[in-house]
Amino acid sequence: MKRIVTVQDISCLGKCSLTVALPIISAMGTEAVILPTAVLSTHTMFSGFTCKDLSDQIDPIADHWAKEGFTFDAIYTGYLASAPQIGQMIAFFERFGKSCLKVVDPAMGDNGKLYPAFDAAFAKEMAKLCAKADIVMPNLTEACFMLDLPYTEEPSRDFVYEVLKKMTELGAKKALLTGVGFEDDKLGVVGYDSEKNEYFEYFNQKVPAKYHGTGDIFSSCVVGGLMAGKSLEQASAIAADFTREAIRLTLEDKGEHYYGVHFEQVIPQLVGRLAQ
Ligand code: PXL
Repeated sequence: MKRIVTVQDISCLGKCSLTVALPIISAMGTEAVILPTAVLSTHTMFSGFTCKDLSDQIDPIADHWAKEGFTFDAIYTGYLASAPQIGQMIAFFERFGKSCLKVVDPAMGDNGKLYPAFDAAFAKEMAKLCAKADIVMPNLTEACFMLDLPYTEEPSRDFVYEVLKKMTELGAKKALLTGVGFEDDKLGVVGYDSEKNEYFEYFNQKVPAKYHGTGDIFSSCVVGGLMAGKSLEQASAIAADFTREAIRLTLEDKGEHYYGVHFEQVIPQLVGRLAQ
């Protein structure tokens, strides 16, 4: 069985980060080891959230794992709680990532803004972690902050291609830009493989709603798909369909905006699709 380690926070309530990565990756047939970056009462879109930064646990946990000789098929990082954790992750990559896939979702913003805990300097640091990854999966907001490019709600295909190319010029071999579309009623993902110099894209009919945690659901599903032997292009399509279906189901349930999406109900479908 494949084993990955995912490095993100635990938001106790408000489905995102580890509370979605763990069930999704497990359901997709891969062991998901976790390295929590922080424990929060909720994700940071609720006001008054508590946050216990776990930076001081990261190195002792890694030391123990190294002593035991544990290895991983992939390292997948998501929401990091503070800038020093970025340096800790670069060291973690050097220690455990020499011969495994390194995937970075630089979870730090959306809709043209960074999340409350972050600033432009954090985004610049995050670009250094992206440089060490094999695959990076930012949304347009995150990519623009890392690359110092102006964010736009309606990017052209040329701009998306430029952003993807620049993301790989930081150092990653492949980049996926999530949550983009070139037509009003379509939403999906555009990818770039710098070794082949090839772009690919996958779009769905847009569901007219935005929910929290959908980026984490998408990324977890991509990682699960890759570990199940799918190509990045196939895994992106599976993840896009899964995320869209979870959003669609949530839309039927009014007033659920901040609580995350009903991804649980789509897991049987996801497992069936993987077997195809
Ligand atoms: O879904 C990204 C995410 C993860 N973790 C925490 C967050 C957010 C987005 O706001 O607040 C704590």
